[in-house]
Amino acid sequence: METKLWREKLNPYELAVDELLVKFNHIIKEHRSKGLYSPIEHVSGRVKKLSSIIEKMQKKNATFENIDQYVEDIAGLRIICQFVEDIDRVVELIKQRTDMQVITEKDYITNIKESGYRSYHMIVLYTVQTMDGNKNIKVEIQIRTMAMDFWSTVEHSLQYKYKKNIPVEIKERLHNASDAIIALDSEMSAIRNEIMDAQNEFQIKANIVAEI
Ligand code: 0O2
Repeated sequence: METKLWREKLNPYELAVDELLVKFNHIIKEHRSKGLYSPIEHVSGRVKKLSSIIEKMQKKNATFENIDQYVEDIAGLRIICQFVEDIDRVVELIKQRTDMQVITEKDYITNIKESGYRSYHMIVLYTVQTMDGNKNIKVEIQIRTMAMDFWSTVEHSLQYKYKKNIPVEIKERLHNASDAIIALDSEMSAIRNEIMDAQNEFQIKANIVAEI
């Protein structure tokens, strides 16, 4: 398949990721400028690497033409929260938006994956306007806490290192680490209000200094 065709195919996905990053970053900014706690700590996004797209396309027996149907994470956003409770707030916030439509949800926080992976996944449809008209783009949004993200990043690197065959003893340690993350998230939740108050105060002071 010609690189030019792939580039054309992936352009609207890039636009979707860029636009959504602006929008979610604006949500953070709006909260902070009002001196309010933001349920989103930070957000990142990417268009999947072409080699990974092709790999997944082959795994799912998809074709260049119907790839959008089978590979749902070509465009991906990752929303990181400080506390588990913030994840529900972000999910609600996404559901209430009129510029994206939720098509599927996977709750790997209640239903932890066999690997120990925890995260909340949503596939949303988002419309971008291109020279060839409007295009509905599927975007995978992964929502998780900073602690879950730490675990996931480390486990992902190990999967890469061991080509998805992580040795049993390391798998066991990852399970222990996953349990420790659950305990950490739960301890942090218990002191959430204290932390939120401290951060609001800090933000208000920072806003005053910025205004002077
Ligand atoms: P990458 O390299 O992160 O993009 P799918 O294959 O996506 O159509 P599936 O397997 O049902 O269908 O999707 P799922 O389980 O929702 O997983 C999608 C993505 O979640 C993965 O994308 C990972 O990013 C992440 N994920 C799922 N399970 C794990 C896990 O055990 N460990 C880690 N670290 N991440 C996980 P990719 O394309 O597999 O990988």
